[in-house]
Amino acid sequence: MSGNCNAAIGIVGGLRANPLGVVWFDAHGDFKTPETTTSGFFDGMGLATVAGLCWKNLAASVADFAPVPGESILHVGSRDVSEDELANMRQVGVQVCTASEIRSNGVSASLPRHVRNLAECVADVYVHVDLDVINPSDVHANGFSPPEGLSVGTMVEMLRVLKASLQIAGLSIASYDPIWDPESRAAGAVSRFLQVLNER
Ligand SMILES: [Mn+2]
Repeated sequence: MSGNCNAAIGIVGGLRANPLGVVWFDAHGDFKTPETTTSGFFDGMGLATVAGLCWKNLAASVADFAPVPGESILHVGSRDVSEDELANMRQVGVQVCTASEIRSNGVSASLPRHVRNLAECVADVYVHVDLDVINPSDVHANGFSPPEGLSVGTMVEMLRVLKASLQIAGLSIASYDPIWDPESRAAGAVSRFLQVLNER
C-alpha cells in the first residue's frame, strides 16, 4: 500500500520477474514527462518513469529497477488523460482500455482482448491499482478522482479476467488519502480485491 504511484518504481525492481508486465489501473494517465507536464506534479509521471521515458537516472538509482517496455504495459480505467500522454503511450506501444470503453461495453467486451495481447509478451504482471480508478461515489480515494469511474464490482470482475490469463506477481494499492474517505469505504473494496487473489 502506498500514498502515491511512484512506489511502483521500487515494486518493479523488487519483483525482478523477467520479463515483467504491468497492468496500471488509474483514472489518470500517469504518463506525463518533464517535457509535457505543465504542473510539475511528480506523481503524474509514474508510469512514464516505469516505461523508461523519463527520470532515467533517478529510476536507475532504485535497486534492481529496469524499465518495462511499452508493449508489456496495459493501462486500464483512464478518464482524465491528455493528448500528449496518449501520444506517448501510442508511441511506445502501451495498450489503453479506457473507463468509458469499459462502462459502455462491459468488462467481457473490452478488457480480455488487451489481456490476451499482454499475455503474448509476458506471463508475470505487477498490478497497480490507483484507487482513484474507482467511482468517487463508491470510494473517494483522493482529491484528484474525477466522476464516472468504475465500480468496485467492475474492478473485481477485471481482476478475475487478469488472473485467468496472467500470473499476478504483485499488487499495489496506491494513492489513498484517508481524509477523503471518512467512512473507510476503501477497506471494504480492497478486501474484495485481495479475496480475488486468494480464489482458486
Ligand atoms: Mn496514479
